[in-house]
Amino acid sequence: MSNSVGDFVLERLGAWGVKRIYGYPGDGINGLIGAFQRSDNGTPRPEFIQVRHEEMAAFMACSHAKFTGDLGVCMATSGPGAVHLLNGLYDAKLDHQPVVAIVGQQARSGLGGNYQQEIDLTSLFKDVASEYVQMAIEPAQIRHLIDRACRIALSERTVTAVIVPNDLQEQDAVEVPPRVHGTVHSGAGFERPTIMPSDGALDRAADVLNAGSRVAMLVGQGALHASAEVAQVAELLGAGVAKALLGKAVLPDDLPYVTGSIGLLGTRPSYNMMEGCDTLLMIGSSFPYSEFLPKEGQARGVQIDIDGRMLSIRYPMEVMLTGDSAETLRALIPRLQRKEDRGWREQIEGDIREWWELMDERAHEPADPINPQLVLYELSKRLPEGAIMCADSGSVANWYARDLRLREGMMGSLSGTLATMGAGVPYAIGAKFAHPRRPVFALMGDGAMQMNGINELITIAKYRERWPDQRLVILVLNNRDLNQVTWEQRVMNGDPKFPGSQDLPDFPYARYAEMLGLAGIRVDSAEQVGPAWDQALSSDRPVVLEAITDPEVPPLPPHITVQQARAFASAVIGGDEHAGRMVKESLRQKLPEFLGGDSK
Ligand SMILES: Cc1ncc(C[n+]2csc(CCOP(=O)(O)OP(=O)(O)O)c2C)c(N)n1
Ligand SMILES: [Mg+2]
Repeated sequence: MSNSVGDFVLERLGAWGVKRIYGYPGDGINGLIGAFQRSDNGTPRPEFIQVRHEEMAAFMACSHAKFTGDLGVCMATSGPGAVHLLNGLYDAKLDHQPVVAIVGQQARSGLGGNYQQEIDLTSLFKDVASEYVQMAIEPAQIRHLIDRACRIALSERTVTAVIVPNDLQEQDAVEVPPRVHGTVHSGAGFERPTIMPSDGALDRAADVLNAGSRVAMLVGQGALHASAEVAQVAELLGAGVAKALLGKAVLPDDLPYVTGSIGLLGTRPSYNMMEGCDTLLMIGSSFPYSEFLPKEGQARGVQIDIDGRMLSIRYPMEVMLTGDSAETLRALIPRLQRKEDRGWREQIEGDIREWWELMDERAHEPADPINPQLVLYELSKRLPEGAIMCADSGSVANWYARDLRLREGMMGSLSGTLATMGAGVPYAIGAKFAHPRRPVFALMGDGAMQMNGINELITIAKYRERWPDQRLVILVLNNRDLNQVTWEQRVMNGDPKFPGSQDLPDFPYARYAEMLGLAGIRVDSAEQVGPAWDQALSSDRPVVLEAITDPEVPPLPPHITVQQARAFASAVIGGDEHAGRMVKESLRQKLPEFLGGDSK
């Protein structure tokens, strides 16, 4: 039997090395779904992984890209399936991940006829797949549409989409287009180039870095493969290194000169370093909040980014190096002079030591019933080798950023730029498929679990038996609140908590996990936390660890401005129902800062 277009789409994706497609069926893609189980000619085809919701398929494709560096692929039917993909695709686009969406469409003969489930998909995907979105109307196009969608996604690190009408999927494939005017003859495969700045630019960058006496480094996900080079440069320059959230795994948190995260979810040492530096070296990051970078004019700036578009948009840089971070740093290293005065570095290291003591104290402050920082603190002590961490977007992102100490060889990610809720569990599933022998963690809020995480536990139950290492732990901070936003409303807007929008109904996360055949552990006191992690890490199956945590422990920014303190006061005066405890916990957690205490 000859191949159909549906067969050929899968074979071509197979030729691109795609092993897995995350998706959900529908009549817009029946001709593709049917092809997954036909492979008579021995050409490898990707496997179909069934999720609960197309948005999750896109998150998993993004997670695959983030944790492997390869292409992620998701698939959805026309109309509603295509619409569902969008948020996950935007997550990938904004975090610069190569993801291809294969989407169905109604039959060509019905298009333009207000047909059932007919949506103008090319327009719908025009923004999210702005680099490449095409609808196939003819079998001879398929080869180059797949080739180009894959190559552009990889080359531009972005999202692309191919729309295939359902009747076309059933047609005979045209694997080699006729050699006539108007056909396109493409090939599969992509080699990543080595992108390097010019020698002149490197010299100028070195001059700036050598002239400075207080260098601050900021690294992001673009430096994830340049850990050794970043460490060497930090050593030469006597610099401290702050990490944007997506770059948390660039350097381990136990190095004495790593100031940790930066920004609203950041640390005091990062804040102090940026306030005090005279030179900023930014590598592979588009960290958005300029108020956490030096004041304009305070520091001379050098930036390295693989994508010239991302240069000098957060701080006016003096030298802009377009290049791969590892290669560029390697070329820079011989040009750098070791700074003999280590005073700045020692100051940073002192700050960091005090910060970790403060983190320890904060984690052990009593709370009602559990202090969420303690949960992350106890996990940090037990993190297994090679752990992969996936954090969601609630208050847990603060604790992930500040309290969790990643060690060498670990990975971690979250929805960095879109900062969407609900990425944590599907990211963890994508990570587990990509690295089935590594322990994987999803760090979740209860709101995000209710939004989609509990549904995706069903996917874990469905596929778990194929994973040789069963360590997959879903941590749920059950605070019955949309806590991150509750605190933003208090501190940024000065509004008291509005229970109508912020309170969450309770849900038995651990019990639900047990119903699915997973393990469930629920803890509601501080003494149970450590033993619960031990139990979770030795479980013979994936675990939901539900911790009942205190919503009045504030995930506040590292530095409280006068304006924020005023807003906070106004929330208290405005009659926040938790005013008493809120103030008590805030003062406990942030007392050093309120006192102007630079000591801690
Ligand atoms: C899809 C989406 N909707 C809304 C938001 C705004 N938002 C950010 S964090 C948050 C609260 C998250 O609550 P939960 O998951 O319970 O975590 P918590 O902050 O309580 O720990 C909300 C509503 C978002 N980022 N993404
Ligand atoms: Mg919550």
